Amino acid sequence: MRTERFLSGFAATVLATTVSGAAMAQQAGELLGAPVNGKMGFQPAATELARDLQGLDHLLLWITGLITLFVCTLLVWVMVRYNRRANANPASFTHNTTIEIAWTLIPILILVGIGAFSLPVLFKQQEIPEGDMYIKVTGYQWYWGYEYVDEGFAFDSYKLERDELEAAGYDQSFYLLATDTAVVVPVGTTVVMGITGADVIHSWTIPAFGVKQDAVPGRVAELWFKAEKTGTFFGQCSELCGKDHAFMPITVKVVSQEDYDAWLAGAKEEYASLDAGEQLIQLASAE
Ligand SMILES: [Cu+2]
Repeated sequence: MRTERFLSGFAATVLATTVSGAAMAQQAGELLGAPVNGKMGFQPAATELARDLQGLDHLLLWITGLITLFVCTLLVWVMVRYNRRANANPASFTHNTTIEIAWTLIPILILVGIGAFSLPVLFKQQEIPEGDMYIKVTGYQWYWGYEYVDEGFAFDSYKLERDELEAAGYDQSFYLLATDTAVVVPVGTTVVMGITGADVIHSWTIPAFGVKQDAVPGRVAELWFKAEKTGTFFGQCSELCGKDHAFMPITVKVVSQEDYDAWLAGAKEEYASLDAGEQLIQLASAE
């Protein structure tokens, strides 16, 4: 299976250099969804899902920050005001009903409030819409396979070696992010992905899209995204899957509809070798 895929990939590469440069033409676009040295926080959101996630994260950061500040202030106040020197005769009461009701009710209200913001974000991710296109993603030890189900072709995606990066339009910082082939999707299109694993559990993610899904052998789990801007986005396998877990990155190129159509035409030719057997049969039956 793997050899077959490798051979078809090899044939595709040879074909690609001769038949079509369409796939290479999609190389451009801003390299948006990638980690930046010395930066903190999220990559800029490229989907509504990612924007929602990041908004929720910021909201939670404010809530937990304010609670931490409140608790620290109380601690300091008690240490200063009620230490043995400042308060020689401590009060001896053991109950205060008002305070007990308050410290039960207020946390409940805070948690309900957090839930009111967090559940809609979760449901939006998990309720898979009717997609404009469907891509099946399979995690292998240690690379990703993509099948454009509606178009009837598939290809594998391997990381680019250091000495292959420049030729593909990346600098060295994209080592372990850039791949030889990429998932190409049109901008503003609802893409549904079926994610599965062929051997062990992997996990497919593009942080800038706010999506991550375990690829579990024997199951197909779905995720969806609708990229709002063109560019190239990166992710990495996010479930420890063996010795080369760190070496199976993910590249997604979001392009205009025209660029996508051009890529699609090229890709159908490029990956046609997958159907070579089928074509031979058709040829034979036509004669
Ligand atoms: Cu992995």
